[in-house]
Amino acid sequence: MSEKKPGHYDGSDIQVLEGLEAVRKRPGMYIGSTGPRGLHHLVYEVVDNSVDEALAGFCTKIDVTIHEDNSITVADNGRGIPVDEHPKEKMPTVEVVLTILHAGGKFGGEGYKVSGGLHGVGVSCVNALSTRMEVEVKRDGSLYAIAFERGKTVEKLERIGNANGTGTKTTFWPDPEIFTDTTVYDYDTLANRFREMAFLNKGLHIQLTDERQLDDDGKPRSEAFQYAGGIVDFVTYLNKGKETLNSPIYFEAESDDGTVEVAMQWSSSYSSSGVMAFANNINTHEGGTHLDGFKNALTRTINEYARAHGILKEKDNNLSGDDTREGLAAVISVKLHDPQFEGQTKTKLGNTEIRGLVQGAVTKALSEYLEENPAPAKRIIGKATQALKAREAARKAREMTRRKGVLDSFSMPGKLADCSSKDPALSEIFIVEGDSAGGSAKQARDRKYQAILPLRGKILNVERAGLHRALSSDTISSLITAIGTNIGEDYNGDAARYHRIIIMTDADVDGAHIRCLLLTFFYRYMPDLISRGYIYIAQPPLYGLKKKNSKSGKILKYLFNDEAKDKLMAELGDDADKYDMQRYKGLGEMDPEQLWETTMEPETRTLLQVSIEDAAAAELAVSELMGDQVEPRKEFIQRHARDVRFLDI
Ligand code: 0RA
Repeated sequence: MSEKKPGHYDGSDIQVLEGLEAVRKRPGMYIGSTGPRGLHHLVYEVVDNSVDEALAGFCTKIDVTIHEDNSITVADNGRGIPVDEHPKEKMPTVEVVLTILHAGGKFGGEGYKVSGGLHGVGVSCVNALSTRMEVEVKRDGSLYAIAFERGKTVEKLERIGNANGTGTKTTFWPDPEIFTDTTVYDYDTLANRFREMAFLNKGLHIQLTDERQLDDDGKPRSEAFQYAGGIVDFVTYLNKGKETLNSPIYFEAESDDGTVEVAMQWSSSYSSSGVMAFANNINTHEGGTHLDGFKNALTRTINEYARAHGILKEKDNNLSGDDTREGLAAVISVKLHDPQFEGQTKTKLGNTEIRGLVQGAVTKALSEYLEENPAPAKRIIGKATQALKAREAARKAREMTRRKGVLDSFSMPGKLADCSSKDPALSEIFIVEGDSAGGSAKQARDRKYQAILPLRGKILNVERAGLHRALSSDTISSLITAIGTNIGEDYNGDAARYHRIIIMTDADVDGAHIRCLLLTFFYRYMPDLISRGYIYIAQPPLYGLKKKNSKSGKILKYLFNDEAKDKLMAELGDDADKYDMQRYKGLGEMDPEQLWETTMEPETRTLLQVSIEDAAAAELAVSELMGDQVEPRKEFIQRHARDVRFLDI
């Protein structure tokens, strides 16, 4: 920005003004979306600044509070944003930070900013997208306050009192003009992110408080995230409820290019999606150079060890990368000066220099570990060789079924009522629980674009069964055939026959269970379909309101959750006696017409799009629910009967 002369308007003023206007005009460009994801991003952006202050060694605790009106306060005990006059902008530095685009990044001095947020846009964007923002700074014994509305200063910085200690407190109200879908914060989404942050930054203390959720004594729900063990605690968390094969392996390395930290632990589970990679605290869902380096080193080191110790004989095939990663929970966290984020969702690390650093560190540390710890080494290699055998058996089974024509796209399963359109982008398939609901759905559907696949009874638990048995199950193979992508090495996402795959189950515990089993299946064998945003959950109504003794039985209003029902009952007050509230336990209780208008009709229905935003939480949920240990399962179903994690529609 050019030097500014007091009292004169020049180009830089206009640029500054345009800055925050531009954020309001095209919010998606700055925060990715104006749906729930973008809404939550505002909080991360503010918290990231406090985390930077913590990483610089000046802040030990960050408090995040969700208020009743869905405003958010983030308070830290750092040095406090400077309040003195900014030499170039001739206004308090705190005002510069909050009103000038990208100004945030210029502070913080030497070293590199390691959090920065996914888009790294700075708090001024949050300010621009909030109806109001209030900032308080404690510094030098004084308490200062400043306030903004939609990015414009409305209360100049003022000293409002004395203060003990130092720190920054920011409160903002997300603008409903921008976040038109919703301005309601989801506790679990924030909790998962802060848990991840606390794992990745050993010792960092983040306290999350939700004033919307009060207990019987009127105390708000509150949770602390702090892990003395850092990413070692992270893998322990990922493996919760599983039978583990080794104690977590941990190592770190550093070069001019950056630092790398790795923690890894195998379990007896069949999952192969427990490897999480982060760059500057950002979850790189799409992988990248750090993950490539890790995988290369892991595959090579394990094969070398297995050959050197005669576990793999000369005639044996090498263990594949997937074999070595089966049952592995690992966290790779790199920190680098200038991260290049690529890919569709900008979550793929592109820096080539980091590949070698990670590969070298993993090769050295892992081979040392295996040599020095022969007992766990034996279990780890045993697990991988078992995976190799299962993979070869599964391939044979697949070839057999292929020969039988089951996985052949010309022979669709008999139960499938396909749609007539052959354009996947326009086509959708409803996976429906039970033959009777399947029958209603077949009558109700728009047969041009909507296909129905009824599933009889429970589907196989793929988490426990493994690939081989999963493939020999009828339900699973009809699902794979209908979707058309195949699985495993033969998976091809572009062959999907429908771009909306909609799970439609009853609104009871069994329905929730079936939905979880299906999600587990997609998560394990077609995770790419989740990333593509093809997997959805239908929202059938929970209640129907009709007039008492009504002859026609006409439903006056459908209600999709308990809150809506309670609200309506409260509104009806004394009149409630004149109505009957019917609770739908199953899809089968609705006639085809009702099913169509409430749940299937594209114009009026609500679909929840399934996303693996928080792979750690998904992994945990799936194994808590489906894993070896039976007890957590019942409890989980009860807790989560209606809330699997969903994101932007
Ligand atoms: C730059 C310099 C200094 C503090 C901060 C930034 C700072 C920013 C934020 C944002 C949220 N919490 C924060 N805490 C601190 C201080 C420089 C000094 O005191 O010398």
